[in-house]
Amino acid sequence: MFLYTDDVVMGENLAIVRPVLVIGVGGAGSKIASNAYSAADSQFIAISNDINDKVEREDFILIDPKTWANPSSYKLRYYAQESSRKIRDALRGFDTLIMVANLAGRGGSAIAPVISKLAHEESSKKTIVSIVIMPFRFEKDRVFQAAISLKRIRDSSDATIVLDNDSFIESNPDLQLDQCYQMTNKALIQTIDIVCRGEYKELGTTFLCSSDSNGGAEVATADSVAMMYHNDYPESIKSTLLYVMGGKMVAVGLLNSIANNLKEIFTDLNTPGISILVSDGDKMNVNLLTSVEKTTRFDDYDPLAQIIPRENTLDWDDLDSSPDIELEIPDIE
Ligand SMILES: Nc1nc2c(ncn2[C@@H]2O[C@H](COP(=O)(O)OP(=O)(O)OP(=O)(O)O)[C@@H](O)[C@H]2O)c(=O)[nH]1
Ligand SMILES: [Mg+2]
Repeated sequence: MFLYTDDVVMGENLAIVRPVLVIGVGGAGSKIASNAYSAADSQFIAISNDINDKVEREDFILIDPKTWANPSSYKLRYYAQESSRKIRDALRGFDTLIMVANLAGRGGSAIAPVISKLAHEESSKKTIVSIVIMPFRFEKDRVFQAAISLKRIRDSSDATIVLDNDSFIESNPDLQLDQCYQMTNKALIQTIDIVCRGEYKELGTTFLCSSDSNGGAEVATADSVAMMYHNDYPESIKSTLLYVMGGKMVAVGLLNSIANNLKEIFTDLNTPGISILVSDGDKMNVNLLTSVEKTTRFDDYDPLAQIIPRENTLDWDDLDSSPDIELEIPDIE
């Protein structure tokens, strides 16, 4: 149910057409997707380089790194490309694909761009929604790979929803790691659900902020807005959807004043669209989805991209990977 929606939002909407396949990539992606898909009335598959990510049932593609115990992201991507036929077969017959991956993981950052590219190449009629988790700032070795993967995924997806682990910790510094995962995973599962139900309509890139503050809907909304500001891209916001879970327990007058407050905050920024979506649920939490127009701070993670424009980047169309090439070196002695 929509409580409030601005009619100013115009333009093309994201098309969600059934049947829908929810794809979990890597460890965290598989876990989140497997928890979301049944409620979302869709099918599920997990794709990972780790057999332990298989979730009880048969729908699993193993990207086997053969004899490698510690394959690099590039090596894993090569093996993912080797499995292209299997992946294409699994995607066939679905009109909408919702892919969930943690780009902080080696598996996620290596495999997810291969899947979105294969899906995009197969048919321009397929709708591809990618939902990705970005690394904590302290995961320094993962930040670069994650940023490059995000860029590639955005190129081949109709909509990309980004949850930044870092902005969660930044706005909740006392949060323990498992509490952070619990919160973010809940927000992601709820987001997959609203995408599947066709209630999420934005094309392009969106940021997901969330809060389950005990202070009620108003404080939780304020927390989410603060988290959004941590991402430092308020000027480029196109539209905003506030999803209030368990919102039927919240007074209508309060929801109304939240809508007005949001409108006031974002009117200053010349933002055209604000919507509030309310749903049933035992516990209250809010998810704030803000669609952004311009590049994001993740582009700063790849400093060369600031200097060299996309059109001058050699071989951008081919994903970087590290193939196994066996050279026969003759014995010249
Ligand atoms: N938000 C969230 N982040 C998680 C969760 N589990 C792990 N992470 C983060 O994701 C990273 C690892 O992601 P995984 O999905 O396990 O990695 P992978 O894709 O399986 O790749 P490997 O690195 O090869 O295991 C860690 O650095 C954590 O930052 C989770 O449940 N929720
Ligand atoms: Mg893993």
